[in-house]
Amino acid sequence: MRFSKAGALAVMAGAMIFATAAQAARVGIVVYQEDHFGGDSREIRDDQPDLGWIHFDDRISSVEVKRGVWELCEHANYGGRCITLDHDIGKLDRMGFDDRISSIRRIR
Ligand SMILES: [Ca+2]
Repeated sequence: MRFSKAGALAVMAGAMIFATAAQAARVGIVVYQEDHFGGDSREIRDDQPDLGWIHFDDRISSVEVKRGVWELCEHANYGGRCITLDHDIGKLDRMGFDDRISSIRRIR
């Protein structure tokens, strides 16, 4: 089978759209700087032993859990107090974790 140039480009474009969609689907948790999912945010796909690397240390005030179960801890490398979340939290302050989270990992 032979592809025209346009056909090959269309296949490549399709593959890129698919890859982007697959990447979006892999987002596990979205962290927000403000209460109720406001302000600056980061989409987290993998374990983050030190949120300083993505400039989000001690800045999280709300979280949206897209998939999985996540552990959020007060200190880097999953130290200090931790909370386990499988659902959205609009105000981490209620749990005493406002602007305290320094590491995040997926546990399920
Ligand atoms: Ca901290």
